Amino acid sequence: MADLRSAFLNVYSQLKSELLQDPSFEFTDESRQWVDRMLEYNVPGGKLNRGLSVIDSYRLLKEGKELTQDEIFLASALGWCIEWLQAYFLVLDDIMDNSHTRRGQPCWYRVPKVGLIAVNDGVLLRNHIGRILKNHFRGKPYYVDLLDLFNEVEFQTASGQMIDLITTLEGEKDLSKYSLSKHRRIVQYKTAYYSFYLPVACALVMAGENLDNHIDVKNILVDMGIYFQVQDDYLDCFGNPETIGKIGTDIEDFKCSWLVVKALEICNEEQKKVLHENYGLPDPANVAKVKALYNELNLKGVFEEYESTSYEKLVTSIDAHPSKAVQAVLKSFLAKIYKRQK
Ligand code: GPP
Ligand code: MG
Ligand code: MG
Ligand code: MG
Repeated sequence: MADLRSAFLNVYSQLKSELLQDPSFEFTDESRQWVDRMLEYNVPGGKLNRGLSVIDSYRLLKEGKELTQDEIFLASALGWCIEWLQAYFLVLDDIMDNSHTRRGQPCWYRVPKVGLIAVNDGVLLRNHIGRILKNHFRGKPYYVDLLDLFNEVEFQTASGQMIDLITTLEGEKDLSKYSLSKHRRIVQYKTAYYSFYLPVACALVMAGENLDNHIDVKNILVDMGIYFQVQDDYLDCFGNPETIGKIGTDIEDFKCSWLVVKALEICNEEQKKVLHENYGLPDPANVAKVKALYNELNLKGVFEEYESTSYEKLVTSIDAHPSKAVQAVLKSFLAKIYKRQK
């Protein structure tokens, strides 16, 4: 496992140096150093689950056939494209969510002298994906399919992010518009496609498969992604910031989080009043009242119940899939996130 990770990180170094030598741009030392530092800060420091999953999935789809060096490199490069996509989303998401820390360090836009240059860095990160694909996949028969896949998934994510953001608009702070179906819609788009469907879809495309024939796989991965974002919402409030590497802001930001939706579902009138009066305010005293209410409502227990039910449901749908190889891909994914603490 440590080997896989370090081989994967070697591919990162190669991709980075190619980008720093991009013949379409005349780098100065200063600009090259900026990009180098920006990439080091934002791209390789996460759990790398999404990226590594492309290689895992591809291997499982090949059903035990030894992968060639070339196949390992290409699957890794696609994995890194997803990590680049993730870096791009996170750099911008942290600005939009007014977040403080990410992966155990200040958010990129909070680094001195970075500020809103981070917006352009996000755009650059996004453009690097196209450069990597062009450098390594242009001659492949599935090149257009890859481009189309990344475009579609980015569109879905930005659309989900839009709903996430416009529900919190100042002046329209109205908890009564929050429901489980609204939550589902937000997280399906903002998280599930890029985090779960995309890695497997990349592996399928590389294995020569037509994605139109894998709608059932997509549906299961979307459900898994929804479960993953419910965990993210839970950890935002109940996780240990040291472990998750970020400090939660969902309560302050008036987010349509799974926790607030559940709280609204089970609270009495008096408790609802507490929520209405304290949710979405920046003062730590208001946040503390919301957290106290979550504890009173035993949302930890409600979440644990949700976690095991979702797990059972996912296993059942995976077991119903006709292909053992696909089942193995999906199960390895699920095992990585079940009861995660970070
Ligand atoms: C996660 O939401 C969603 C994203 C990172 C997608 C962002 C999409 C863009 C187009 C910028 P989150 O805010 O709950 O994540 P976190 O808790 O990690 O901040
Ligand atoms: Mg965020
Ligand atoms: Mg967000
Ligand atoms: Mg979150």
